[in-house]
Amino acid sequence: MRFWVLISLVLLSENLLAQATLDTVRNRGFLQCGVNTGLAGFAQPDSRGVWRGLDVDFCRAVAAAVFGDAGKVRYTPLTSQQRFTALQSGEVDVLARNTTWTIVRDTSLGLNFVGVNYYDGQGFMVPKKLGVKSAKELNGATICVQPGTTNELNLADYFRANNMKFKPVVIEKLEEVLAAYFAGRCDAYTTDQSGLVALRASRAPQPADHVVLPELISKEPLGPAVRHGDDRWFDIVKWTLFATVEAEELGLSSKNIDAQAKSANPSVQRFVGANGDIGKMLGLDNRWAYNIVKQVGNYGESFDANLKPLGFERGLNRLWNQGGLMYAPPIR
Ligand SMILES: N[C@@H](CCC(=O)N[C@@H](CS)C(=O)NCC(=O)O)C(=O)O
Repeated sequence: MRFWVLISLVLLSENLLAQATLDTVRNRGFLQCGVNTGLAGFAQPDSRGVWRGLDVDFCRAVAAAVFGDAGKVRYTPLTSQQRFTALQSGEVDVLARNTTWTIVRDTSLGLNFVGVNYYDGQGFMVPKKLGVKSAKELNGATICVQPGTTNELNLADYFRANNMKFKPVVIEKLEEVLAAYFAGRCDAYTTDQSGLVALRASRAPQPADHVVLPELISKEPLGPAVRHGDDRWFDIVKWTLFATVEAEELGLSSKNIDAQAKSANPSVQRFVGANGDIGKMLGLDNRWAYNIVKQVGNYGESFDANLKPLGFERGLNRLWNQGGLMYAPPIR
C-alpha cells in the first residue's frame, strides 16, 4: 500500500515538474534560449557582443511575452549536433536555431515544433571557378556537410535518386567545415539555402567567388521547438510566433503600435489586450502581444532588419495574403 502511495507521489511530482517550464523561467528571471553558434541574419553576436538575428528576435519575443522585457534572455550557442540534447536535458527552454521540423524530431527526439519562422530548402554552393551551373553536374564531387543535420541525410538521398556518386566530408564545427570548403578541400558545400546565402555574404573571403546553385533538393521548414511534456509552455511559445505574424497582418509594428492601440478595430483591441483576457488564458499578462510588437517588432520588421541586408528575398516567407506561407490562426 505504502509503495503505491510513493509511486503515485513520484508520478504526480514528475507530472508537475514537466508542466512547470513557465514557473522555472519566471523564477530564474530570464529565458535560456538555444541558438546558432554564429549564423549571420539568424543568430550571431554583433561587434559589441549583442546577439542579433531572426532567431534571436524570436527568443526576445518569448521574453517580452513572459516578462514584458525582451532583454531577459541568455543565449546558449549550439552546434548542429549539440542542439537536441540541450533542449531535452533542460539546458535551454526553447531552441530557436534554424532547425528543420521533421517527423523524427517531432516524435522520437521528443520535441514539439511551434511552427515555422523561415521556409527554406537545401542547396549547394560551389566555387565559381569550377564552372558548375547545376547540382546535376556534381557527380563524383567531394561535398562538405555538417553532421546531425537534415542536410547530411538529404545529400545522400539526392545523389542516390539521381544515380550519382559523391564523397562526403563531414565536419562538426561550422568554423571548420567552412574553413575546409573555402580552402578548396571540397568541391561544394551543402546546407539550407538561407545558410548558404548568409555564410557566403558573411564568411567567404571573396563572396563573388562562390555561387549558390539553383536547385533546392528538399523542404526545410525551420522553426522554434520546445520539449515534449509541457503543453502550457508549448502554447506560450507557439502563440508568440503567431503573434509576430498576426501583427504584420494587422499592420501593427514597433513604430505604430502605440497609436494603433487606440484604434476601434476589435482585432487590434484584442491583440493589444485592451479587450478580453487572451494573455491570461496563456498564463501571461494581457499585454503579452503588445509587448512583443513594441519591443521586438512584427515578423516582417524582423525579416527586413536581419535578412534583407544580406540580400534575402521574402519569397515563401511573405504573408499568406501576399503570396507566401506565413499564416497565423485567429487570436481570439
Ligand atoms: N536545417 C538543418 C540544418 C541546420 C544547421 O545546423 N545548419 C548549419 C549550417 S548553416 C548550422 O547552422 N551550423 C551552425 C553550427 O553548427 O554551429 C537542420 O535542422 O538539420
